[in-house]
Amino acid sequence: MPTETPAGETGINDVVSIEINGSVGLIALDNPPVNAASHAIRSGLWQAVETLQQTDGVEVIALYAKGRTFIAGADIREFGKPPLDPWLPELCNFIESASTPIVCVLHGTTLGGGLEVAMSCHARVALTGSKVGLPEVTLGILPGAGGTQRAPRLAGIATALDMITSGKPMGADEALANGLIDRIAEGDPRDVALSSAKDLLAGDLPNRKTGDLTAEPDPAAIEAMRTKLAKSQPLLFSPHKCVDAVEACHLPVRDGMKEERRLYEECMASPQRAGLIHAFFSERAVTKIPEATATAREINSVGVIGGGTMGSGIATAILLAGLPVTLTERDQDGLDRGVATITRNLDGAVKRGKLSEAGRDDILAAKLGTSTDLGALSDADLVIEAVFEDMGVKRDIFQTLDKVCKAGTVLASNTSYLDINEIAATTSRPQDVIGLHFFSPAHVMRLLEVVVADKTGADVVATGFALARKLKKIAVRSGVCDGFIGNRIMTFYKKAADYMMMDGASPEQIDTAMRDFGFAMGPYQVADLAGLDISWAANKRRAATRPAEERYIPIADRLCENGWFGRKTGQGFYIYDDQGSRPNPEALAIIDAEREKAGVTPRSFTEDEIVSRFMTAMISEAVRVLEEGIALRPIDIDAVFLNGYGFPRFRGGPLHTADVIGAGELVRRIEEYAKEDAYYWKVPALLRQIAETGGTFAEMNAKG
Ligand code: T1G
Repeated sequence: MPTETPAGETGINDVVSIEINGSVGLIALDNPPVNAASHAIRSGLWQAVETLQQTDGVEVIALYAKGRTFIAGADIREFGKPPLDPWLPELCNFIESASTPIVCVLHGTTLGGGLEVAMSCHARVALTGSKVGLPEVTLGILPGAGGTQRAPRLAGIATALDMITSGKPMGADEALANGLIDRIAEGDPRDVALSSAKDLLAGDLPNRKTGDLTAEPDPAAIEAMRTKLAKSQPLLFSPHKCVDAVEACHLPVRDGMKEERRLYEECMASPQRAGLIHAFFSERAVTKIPEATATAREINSVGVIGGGTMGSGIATAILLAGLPVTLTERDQDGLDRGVATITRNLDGAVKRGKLSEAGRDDILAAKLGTSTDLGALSDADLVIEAVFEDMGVKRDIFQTLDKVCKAGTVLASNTSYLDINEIAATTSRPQDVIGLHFFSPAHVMRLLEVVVADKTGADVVATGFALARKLKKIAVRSGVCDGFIGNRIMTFYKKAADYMMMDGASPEQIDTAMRDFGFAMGPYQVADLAGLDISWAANKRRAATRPAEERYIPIADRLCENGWFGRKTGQGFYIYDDQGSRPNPEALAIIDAEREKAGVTPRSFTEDEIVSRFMTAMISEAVRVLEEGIALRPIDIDAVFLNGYGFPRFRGGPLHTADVIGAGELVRRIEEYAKEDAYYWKVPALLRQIAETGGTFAEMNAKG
């Protein structure tokens, strides 16, 4: 039975309450943080509608939500658990068939099951600035509560196809124009709910069952979407099922709902759904760090040292987030180059619709300062050093910063592998020193590795994470080691690829196999893009300390000795010209020559073996990074690879993939490969322990 709550509301349960106001029955949802359609919301909403439609004098019902948004979707945390009645589709059908008309007020981001609930109401009013969408496809599923049947009936098949297969939200204006909503209003959700209810009674708002509408057939739109998805999403499962579900809207609505449910269950059973939901949660899990309770320092001005690709990219990212930046370089030429790169980056943001022309002009006129003197950074709240990777140069810079910067300035290095502890030790304030490792292009890539040195203050770590949030990046906490999390693991698995290249697989075969696995690019395409000279420099740096037992493959060095650095020189493992890119025959000749020199008789590799070796190498080093405490949890390593290395999102990341393969199988593979090279292929103790106990990395994540 309802429980009494203040202000005239009667609590149906902890998250749903009702209120009688004249002939209007109000239903309020209050399930922070995003009013997810949890079991309590579903059962409470069902009971609220039932109660109000049986209440004498109530002629119309108005549904709204408290907090920052109307229902933002089904409760993803319930996925994978036995579903509890009432299911969302049944609730939507119950709302649609209610004997009392229901108007729904949308605010914030009404997504997924939230929009499906709204579409089952008899009228919809959205607050100004609110958004609606059906993002289920981004989670590997499809709208499973009638969305694929009701959206076409309200907005037409073409619009429904676009919004359901892209998962992209739309603004209230667009939703009004295409018929998803009936009105846009200003004000507080409860006030708008009251006024809309009265307007519905007065006939000023439509009162119709969406299921009674028919969607105009549009076979051309269906065909066009199938053709588009065959090209753009050949590997993903659910987008194609979305089209099948929308196509069923020509059936009577109950039959269409049955077809939608069948297709939804197929998607829920797909491993891609598990991977995509893991990816969704990974971006939130990584914010749970030991320093999360520390108070971040306020950052109102930033200095960036170095106007090269990284420095300019970092400066662009910070400028786009609305913070002023002072860029420093050794001389005016360097500054001019840096400003030119930043201008080009901002022009790109204008072209992509991320920035207005006026916004760009304002940034260049008022937000970007330059200087050739580090003293100009004396008052900066944060300074990010992004000069070339030489410890001597970095030490000099940090010693100067230690002298010129005010107390409390956060001193960060963007180094991609050098020791932050060593950098911190050159200052009198190691607690203020941190690594902020951006990924190129820094104003586009979402990943930011926040590298915590031994003496880095908790508030400085919290500041790194707060900066990431402001830049809309995904911050992952890393300990200090050569390459931190991502580059260290990449350096290791790249050797596995090189060994296969030396033993008989061509770069193109390896790249193709990894693209078929789902990577946007294979390892040799990535190497050519990044610049072979970068890894060449790293290889030369490591040569002095490279263990004798390590099998070293000098093929990329040979290419660099010819001046072939990849895309930037038009030639690397591939040739790049106005006809596009293609394998470089001279590279293949060098590979043959190096095989002969090493006495290697090339053998063939299947695509499966290439993927197996590549992924097993990646996972084995990821487990070592985990057991050394460089990464906090498996899910942190997954977030690094999903957001910084083009790892296929539907596979959830390296250690989510490890759970799919199974620790026992991984141990078996490593032991098999170790027969060829016991130095490279070693079973990490943690992996063996998981295999022996039948554990999973998911269990490690759950423990936090
Ligand atoms: N279920 C459970 N928890 C959710 C959630 C959801 N749907 N959405 C967000 N959260 C949690 C999130 O984990 C975080 O928790 C907190 O809310 C704030 O989120 C039948 C089956 C709504 C745009 O895909 O896109 O409906 O870490 O940090 O940046 O057809 O959350 O603080 O503990 O992201 O302001 C479809 C997913 C589900 C929307 C807000 N809906 N959510 O972004 O906050 S499937 C979605 C979002 C479905 C039906 C199908 C965003 C947001 P914690 P946040 P934000």
